[in-house]
Amino acid sequence: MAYEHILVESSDGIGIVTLNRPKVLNALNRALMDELATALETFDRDDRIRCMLLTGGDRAFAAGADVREFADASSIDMVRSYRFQQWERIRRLTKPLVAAVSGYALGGGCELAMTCDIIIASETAQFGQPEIRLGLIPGAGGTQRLTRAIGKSRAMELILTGRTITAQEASAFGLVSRVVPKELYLEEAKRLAREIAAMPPVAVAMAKEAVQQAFETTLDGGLEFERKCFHLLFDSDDKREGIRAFLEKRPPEFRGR
Ligand code: CO8
Repeated sequence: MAYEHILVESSDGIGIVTLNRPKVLNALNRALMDELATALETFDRDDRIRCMLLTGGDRAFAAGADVREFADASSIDMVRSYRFQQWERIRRLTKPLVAAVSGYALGGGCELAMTCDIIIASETAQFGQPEIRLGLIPGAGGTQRLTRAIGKSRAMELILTGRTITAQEASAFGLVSRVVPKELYLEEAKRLAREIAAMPPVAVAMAKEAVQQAFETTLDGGLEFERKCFHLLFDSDDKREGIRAFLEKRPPEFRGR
């Protein structure tokens, strides 16, 4: 499928999407978000793809929603545009999605990175929710995901002032899992995606779902969910192969069954 605002490629079991509106720092307009959701869903359904990677450019992962689309929009226009359906589609993906972030990840860009499962940051990355300076607030999960990721006091400070944080701060706050030199961030994210892609796919999907439950439910409910997934995996070929290969001291061959 031909896309206008993103680049799509795949190799070694990884599906890679690159946001590609460099002139506007990858501002997330509706058309881009629609293409992004479609491309990721296509990878999600493709048995050859076992992990996905989302990146932008060196200067910007994404500088936020495209504010030009907001300039004259009314509340009703926004409700009628159903733009959050695209974000829901990304949230519902079953395969892991790694974000490789360099430069600006602001507003919707920060929210998009947080919608991914793991964030690898270049040392040049900057994260923030500057919507308050536009008379808005985060709209694609920033008040919820940032608060869960870095805690109430820090999230309040960032969301109420619009202050941007460096990759190092984001790492110290627990927002990103790793900060990497700028020449290496994409390679490191690909290495991680390949490592995940080599794991048994059914267990990977269940592990992702179970970790997500930690943000959705009580400890009791989450433990119950984890246990059900754990029990279910005992009927997978990959579990049989994984344990047999371990005992036979050979590398496993996972088939996703
Ligand atoms: N939307 C549209 N265009 C943008 C955006 C944006 N968010 N960010 C940058 N651009 C454009 C600029 O207008 C400029 O275009 P042009 O060359 O035609 O004037 C070009 O990108 C380069 O930008 P700058 O010249 O400003 O570059 P600087 O290096 O001077 O500054 C900054 C970089 C600091 C990133 C600056 O561009 C900036 O502050 N951008 C806006 C950041 C922002 O406020 N983001 C939040 C937007 S609101 C939001 O994300 C709400 C999310 C809600 C959920 C999503 C619902 C769909």
